[in-house]
Amino acid sequence: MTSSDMKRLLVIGAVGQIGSELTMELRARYGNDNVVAMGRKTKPSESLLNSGPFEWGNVNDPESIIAAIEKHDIDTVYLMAAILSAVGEQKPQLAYDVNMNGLYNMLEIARERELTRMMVPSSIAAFGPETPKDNTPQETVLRPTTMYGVTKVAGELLADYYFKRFGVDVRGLRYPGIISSETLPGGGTTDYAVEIFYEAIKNKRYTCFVREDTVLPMMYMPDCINATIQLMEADLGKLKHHSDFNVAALSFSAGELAEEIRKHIPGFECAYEPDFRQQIADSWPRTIDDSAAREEWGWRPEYDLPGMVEDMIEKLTPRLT
Ligand code: VAH
Repeated sequence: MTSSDMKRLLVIGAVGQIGSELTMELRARYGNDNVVAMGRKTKPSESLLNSGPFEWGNVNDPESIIAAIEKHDIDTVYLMAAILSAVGEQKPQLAYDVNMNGLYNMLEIARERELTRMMVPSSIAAFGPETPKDNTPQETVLRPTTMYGVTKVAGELLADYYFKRFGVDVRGLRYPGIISSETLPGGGTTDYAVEIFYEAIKNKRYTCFVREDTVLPMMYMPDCINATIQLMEADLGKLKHHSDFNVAALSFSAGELAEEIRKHIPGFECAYEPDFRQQIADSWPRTIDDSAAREEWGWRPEYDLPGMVEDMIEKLTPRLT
């Protein structure tokens, strides 16, 4: 099947950090009425509601997904709903239920209804303390120490099983921390890299919950959206990997981010008071080898640290001052 077989799309988790901007971009590319947004309980934005179809539903209620698929004649699903790393450590059973049982429900629906394609996000959280921290390879040790990471490794394996055993065309990316200006992230360890902009613009000071020298792989939202859609539109025949592509764009320390922000907001003060999320961050890599994504579907990031910081500050300042 080619990308032209993706005609009627459903974004589950469309009110979340990635889902909200992904839905708007998919509507711009595929037509507003061809992209159905699905939320579980958070009130969607006016722009999301007014730009195309919206349904309530959730991955732990398969009937709600099936109803939306039948009502809108869906052939492609982006499964963006997840409990992230920090909330996942506070509520591990909820993280397992949403990330694993929800994924299983969605894979079974894709199998039974022979959907064209399905996107299932993975994360650098699939890596653990034994994983090489620099230029982390595509094939490497996956022994995460968070429930979120466990669900991401298991999710990659389950999705690849459904591809090999049942021919479900399911694809996924190991997202790094995503930085965005439109929707606040929900409960991740990399959330500091978004919060810091709001506090710097509003108060010229921020207390960061990881150490100044903590380096993590990150990506600006426009690159995240492009990578997601580019992978889904890639020629299946060229893919050697399916649900677990490493993708990289930026890696920087909390201190380097604060320093770059200070170039735009002189006098910005950043304090560092690590909390439980430091241990999660310390279990993840610093930089990622994404050569497989570059070779198999032409991945190329566009934003570097100065470009991302400038764009974030340009977008957020008018709203916060
Ligand atoms: C988190 N933003 O912090 C997510 C992401 C790589 C991190 O998966 O949990």
